[in-house]
Amino acid sequence: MSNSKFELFKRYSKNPIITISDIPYRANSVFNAGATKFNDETILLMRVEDMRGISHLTIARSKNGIDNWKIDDKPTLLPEPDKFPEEIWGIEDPRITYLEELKKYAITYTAYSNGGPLVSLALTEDFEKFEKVGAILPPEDKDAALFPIKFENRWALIHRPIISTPHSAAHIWISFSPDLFHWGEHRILIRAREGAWWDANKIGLSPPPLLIPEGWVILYHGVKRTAGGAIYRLGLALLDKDNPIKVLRRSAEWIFGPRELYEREGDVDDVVFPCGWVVDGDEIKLYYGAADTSIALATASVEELRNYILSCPLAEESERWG
Ligand code: BMA
Repeated sequence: MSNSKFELFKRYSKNPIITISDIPYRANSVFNAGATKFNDETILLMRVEDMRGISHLTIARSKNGIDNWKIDDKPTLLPEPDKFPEEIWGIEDPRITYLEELKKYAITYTAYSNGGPLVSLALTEDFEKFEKVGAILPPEDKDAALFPIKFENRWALIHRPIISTPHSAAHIWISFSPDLFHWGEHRILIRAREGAWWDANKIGLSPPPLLIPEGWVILYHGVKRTAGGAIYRLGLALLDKDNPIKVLRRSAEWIFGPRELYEREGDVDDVVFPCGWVVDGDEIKLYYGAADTSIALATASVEELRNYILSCPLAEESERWG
């Protein structure tokens, strides 16, 4: 719990903005949505969990990005295990990045294979037709998003492998590719902290990186395991603009966490899980899954976010505290 007047991201007063009762067909829950502007509308690519427990993706469109959502009357992107066996247990948690060079939107999502979750990629020009590229990283790996531009002629991807040994933690990694399909130069980007920290042992990227004059803002989730279950909260980091393997700043504190009832109680309690944000002038609209049950909205000022991250400890210092 935290005092709301110090929060960078302010909750929309009519949250949650989309619940299962808005979905025009039978399903269990709607949450973790990728977001982007397309033409003059905000598009949410929402994770919908069906009554078997398997997720697919469905589009919602709105002129103001707040209300009057028009939701597809059937799933937009379904798992296709016949063509893509790694999608057998569903597709989840999409992040959308516009790749100017290709004039295409890249959607990185989690395919839930029977060997564990992995990172898959689909491309679209219009959010009507989708070209599934397939699995780009093996399991276990998730929470992936592309940068919108190349660095020294390589695409860059942030992602979160899980290394399941008793002594290792789940850190955020970065990898590079000449063609979006073959990935290498893998390295740890942001380490999970240790001990009692809010982001100890397991962290992951939330929405795609956001460019400000000083570099790339990374909003990431940290998972604290407690006797009452896990708590998903959000913190910030700043990466070098030209060389994103360099972490410049990192928030010591979390900046957003479960507080309202719709975030605290649901299919999975105490979860805020954004997969997308949309910037309009100085306003950021952050779309987040609340308790794996509904979609909520919070807004922030780019300028305030920028001032905040620039006042955060230099990355080396904050790593030393870990
Ligand atoms: C993570 C992801 C998210 C989910 C969260 C809380 O590991 O699977 O899709 O929202 O757990 O259950």
